[in-house]
Amino acid sequence: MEDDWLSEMARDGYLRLRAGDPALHDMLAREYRRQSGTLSLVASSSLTSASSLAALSSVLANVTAEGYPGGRYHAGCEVVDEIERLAVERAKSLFGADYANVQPHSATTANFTALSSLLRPGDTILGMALSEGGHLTHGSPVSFSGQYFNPVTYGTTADGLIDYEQVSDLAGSLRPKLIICGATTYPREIDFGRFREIADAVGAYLLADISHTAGLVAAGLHQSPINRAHLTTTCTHKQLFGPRGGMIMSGRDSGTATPSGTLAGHLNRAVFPFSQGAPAVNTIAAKAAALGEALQPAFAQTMRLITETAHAMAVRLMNYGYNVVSGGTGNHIVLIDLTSQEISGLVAERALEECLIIVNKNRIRGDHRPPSIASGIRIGTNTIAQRGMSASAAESCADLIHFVLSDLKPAGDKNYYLAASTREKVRTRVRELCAAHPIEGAADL
Ligand code: DSN
Repeated sequence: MEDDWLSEMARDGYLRLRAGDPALHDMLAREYRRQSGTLSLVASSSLTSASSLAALSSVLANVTAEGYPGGRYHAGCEVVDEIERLAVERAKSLFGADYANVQPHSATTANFTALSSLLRPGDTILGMALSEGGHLTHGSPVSFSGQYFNPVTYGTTADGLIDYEQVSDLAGSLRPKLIICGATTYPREIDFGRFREIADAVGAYLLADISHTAGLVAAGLHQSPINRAHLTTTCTHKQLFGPRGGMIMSGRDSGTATPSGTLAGHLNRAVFPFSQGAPAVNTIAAKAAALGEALQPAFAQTMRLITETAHAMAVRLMNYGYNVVSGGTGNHIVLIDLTSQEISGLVAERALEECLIIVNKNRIRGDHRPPSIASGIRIGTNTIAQRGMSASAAESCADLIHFVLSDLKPAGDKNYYLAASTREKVRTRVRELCAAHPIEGAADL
């Protein structure tokens, strides 16, 4: 059967790798064991679905297919045309969009495509500051977004919520051509409707980057930007459980006139040929696989579990006395300000990793420490929910985090002492939790 042949081909690849390149094979195996045996609480991480992984490593990687279905610059695209159309239809169906482009190699390239095609160099953009929870591509000085354009940034109020008054004031006084909403470290729901009112008042495009919350949006657990923003970008690997890649979507504004036709037509040309060449067809197939799974009821259940586990963890940590930014969470993120514990984010990250708990250091509002040290940690529950952990398991994770953080003795911002007995106790408990909630579908790794 053809299916068997496909499986055999994948298996043959692993066997060849093992025989012909044992060093690399060993690295893959070690990474699988690392992931299996640790609690990944990195908010931008998740488990790529096994179907997506299969599509990624398929013969589709052999195909060159510049252009779009029905209009390629290469022959031999009959099947990949079907695959790309399927991915587009599934994206539109999942998000209720009128337009979807599944070719962007990442959300960063999707944002690059949008900004560089809709704006002129030097135009003003308004986005959330990286230090307040925004993304590099939303106007950071180290990214194209802050160097080719004139970036103005907004932040949060003292209670950790987006300062919509500030957004409105900055928009009114500086008249940006484009406003970006969406964040990498924001634990609450974003009011895309309010952003659109602000954008409309100054005649700006509104771009919503939902890379972190795409799954919650798809499941109806977060307000959708599709018919509120002019265009929406997302990556496909964080909360859609697909391959590392990006997408651009639009709803009722897809027919809006731009200097080069409708917004949808403009965006298609902006992806190819303006900013990308041939798409990664295997990645598009992997997106189709993930989007297909996201349309199933089980996906919404996982999304509910993501929010329940995040909520449980936030409450537990607050009960231990931690300063959880915004007083909790409304999505998958729990952001902890460790200032009063006098532990830097870096020390917390390292000590937790030593105990097999993986988080990332994160700056908090007004942080005096650099990003490489930071004063907080960001926790996300995508992966533990995918592994089937319940709210009570999430409370156990919070207990372990507290056990480590309350036991360690910081020695400055970079060093610390942690008793070996503490480390061993936590490691044992983490291994038990991981064994009870194995990573499914990746056993061949
Ligand atoms: N944007 C970074 C993060 O949120 O961790 C990487 O995806």
